[in-house]
Amino acid sequence: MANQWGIPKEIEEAVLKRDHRCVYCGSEFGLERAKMRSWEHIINDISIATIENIALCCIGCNASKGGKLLNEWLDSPRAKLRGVAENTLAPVALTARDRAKQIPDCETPATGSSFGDEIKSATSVLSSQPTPMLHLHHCVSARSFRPLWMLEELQLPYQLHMLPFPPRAKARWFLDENPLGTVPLLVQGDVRMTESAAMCQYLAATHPDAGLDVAPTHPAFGAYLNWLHMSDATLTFPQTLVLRYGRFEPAERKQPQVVEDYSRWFLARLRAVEAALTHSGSEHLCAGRFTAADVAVGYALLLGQHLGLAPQFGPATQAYWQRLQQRPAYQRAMEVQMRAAEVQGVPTTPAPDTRP
Ligand SMILES: N[C@@H](CCC(=O)N[C@@H](CS)C(=O)NCC(=O)O)C(=O)O
Repeated sequence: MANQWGIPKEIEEAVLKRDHRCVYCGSEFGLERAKMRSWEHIINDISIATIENIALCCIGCNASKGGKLLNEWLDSPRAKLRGVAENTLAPVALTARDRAKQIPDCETPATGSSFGDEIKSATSVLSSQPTPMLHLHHCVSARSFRPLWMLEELQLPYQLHMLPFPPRAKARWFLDENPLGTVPLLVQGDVRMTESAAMCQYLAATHPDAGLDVAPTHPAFGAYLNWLHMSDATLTFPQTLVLRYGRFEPAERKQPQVVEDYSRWFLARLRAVEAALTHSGSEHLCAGRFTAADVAVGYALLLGQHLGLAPQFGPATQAYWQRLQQRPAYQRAMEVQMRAAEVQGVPTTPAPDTRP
């Protein structure tokens, strides 16, 4: 059983016993906000939930260190301003500093040291290079809503490029950007992605401190990946046939039998969600907390609602869907896409409600 930061119970208990003062500045915890105790990943990687990497520090030090590497922060004026120095570090922080020092170049970890490997993987994610801006190409309430919702959950800066639906026909220039003609397209520097569920995983994994990711070391990692993949391959796939042959095709090509069969197919596959929620008694699909998998599967429920299938969701799924819609980030994503569509002169009709 892990806490909300993915820290296993036994590690949490051991750290609570070990750290009675801030592991960085050495001050006693207090009631004043800056002095309150907070959970800290010494290497800012939520997937490293080891006794060497989890510690308690005061909120003041936590905020000052932010996303910085430990050594980078310790050498910075911000740490000095707080009076943090080698002689104020608790042994766990000193060990982490010493180990990082043994690795002059982040690309060459100490051989045979699993901690060194962890440092390497964490530092390669948290390079000190400026992070390129995220650009999301999106149609109102299309699958690109998945990464949009994630961006709002993570409260990241991004630029939203609205497109009329379908872009393949109504914004042909977009084919130069994405030869598939589909949304989403997510661009960040050299990274270009066209799969919505993979984007959810990418954004969660590159911002591990937000707790929307599930680490490979976590017992729920397999379930997490399964939900992410299922969200599109198993749940959205039959929905697209319902959309195409019930809505998007001209009258002479509509196929009511396909609509009926694949609506039933979708509802049958959705039983996996109903069963998981019912049996686990959890409010979320996996890991006992809200993750990127809930965003990915949540979009299939939004699409199901557009298809008029929500009344046929099972009771646990209905309640889950209500909860997801209450999330401030979900609501912000809804508002943002409408406002952006208006400002950028793109129809506000949700893509699934488009007619020929
Ligand atoms: N598997 C992809 C599918 C992307 C996709 O087909 N997007 C639809 C919108 S939901 C699209 O752009 N359709 C326009 C078209 O096919 O021309 C994903 O999950 O992102």
